[in-house]
Amino acid sequence: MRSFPSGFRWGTATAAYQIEGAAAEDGRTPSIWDTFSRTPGKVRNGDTGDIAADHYHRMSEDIGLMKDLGVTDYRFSVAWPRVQPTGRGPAVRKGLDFYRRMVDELRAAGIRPVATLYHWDLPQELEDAGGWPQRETAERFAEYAGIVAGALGDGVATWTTLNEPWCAAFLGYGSGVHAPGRTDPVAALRAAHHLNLAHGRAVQALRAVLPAESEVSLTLNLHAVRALTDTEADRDAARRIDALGNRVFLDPVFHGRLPGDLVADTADLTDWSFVRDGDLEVTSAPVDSLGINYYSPTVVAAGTHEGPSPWPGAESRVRFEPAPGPRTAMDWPVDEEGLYELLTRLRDELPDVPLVITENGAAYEDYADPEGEVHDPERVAYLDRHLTAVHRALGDGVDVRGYFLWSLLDNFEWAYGYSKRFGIVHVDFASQRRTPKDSARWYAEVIARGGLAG
Ligand code: PNW
Repeated sequence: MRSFPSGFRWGTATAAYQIEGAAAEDGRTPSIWDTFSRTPGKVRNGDTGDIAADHYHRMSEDIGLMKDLGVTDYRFSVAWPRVQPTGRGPAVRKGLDFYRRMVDELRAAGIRPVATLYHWDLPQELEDAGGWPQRETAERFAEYAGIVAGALGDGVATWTTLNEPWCAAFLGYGSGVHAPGRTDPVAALRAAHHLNLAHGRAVQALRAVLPAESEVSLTLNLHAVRALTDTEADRDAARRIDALGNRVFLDPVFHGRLPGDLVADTADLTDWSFVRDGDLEVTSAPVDSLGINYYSPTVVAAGTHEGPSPWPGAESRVRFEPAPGPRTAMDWPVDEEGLYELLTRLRDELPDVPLVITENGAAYEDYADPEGEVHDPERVAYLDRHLTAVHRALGDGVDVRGYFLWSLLDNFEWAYGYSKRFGIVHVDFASQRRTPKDSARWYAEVIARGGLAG
């Protein structure tokens, strides 16, 4: 038996656009993901989040599933266009009421609500006004954060400002594989800064209304970057990707500075004059913890890669190498060592910041047997390996406070639509029937014993 500390938080995670559906109900307006998914050719099979897992109508049933799992925490996101349809001005009562009911039902089930304010669903009107490359969007986000905190502040335990700003900035405005689908490297860099600014301004807005014991955080998808070889050229490629994937957020948020090497690497593209005096004091408003989403490592070498790229300025410098080993259905390598590397790096770099794994999990095909039981042995193996790495990191002095499994339900997997299943609960998208998989039973046992068997 490998025990985790008492008080360790065991959770599951979801995001609004990926599960809620009800895209035009109770005053909700389109977000950039509605627009993007309805644009032919952007999402596999033309899938949209119009219905998704119909969670908007099945929220109580889904909380029941989590009660059966025995989770201590649930990480969900609030859909901005449900609360503030134009991205400005007064809130829609019915939109806020949905989350109020959710928070109350979670509390009644003994589950701590962990709310993410932005999991990529920018109100379309704000994109039409310029989106994240536009500074004003950061102000709009702070206003929205204050509204939601005012309505839910007494019930939500942990607040996460942003989920994975790297994806929002660089996949949304750089490679264009995520909404809004723009392919402009300078817009992507501007978006990254304005997301940092939005985070900092939201932290200020949250602290102004929340009870003192509330936890305020942000979630980054940090890249476990490895150089293919120890040559200086390969190590320099890794440094570039570390700057563009990790330090572009870590430095402004935790150190109040821009990474100097990133500014130099991108000097041909921009002079960074969109960063104004005082901004880096705002971006570094203190947070209580850092959320990390981890799926697989990134291996790089000196070389080139084709654009449009999510790595502005690195196209002629860096090539991405497939990491060895088994793969998930996303074709992402299974490599828990990357998680261990990230955790120990953060222990050394941010010794005073508690860490929470806010996403980890894998997409695989499920196998239903004649009795209708759903088997997912590869997912169980993936989770066991990654929790083993977390356990090892805890033993090596890393301050990890919790683990949120991605995801509770099969859902809309962004550009892959419904073709990839990350859930520990199977969803039949025709009937909306939920069936817990073997991995759900396995996770319930881990939580009940407070650790891994053997
Ligand atoms: C994260 N990449 O997305 C998100 O937070 C989830 O909403 C998502 O479902 C999950 O991971 C699985 O994909 C990512 O291309 C999407 O590097 C793409 C990337 C990383 C994370």
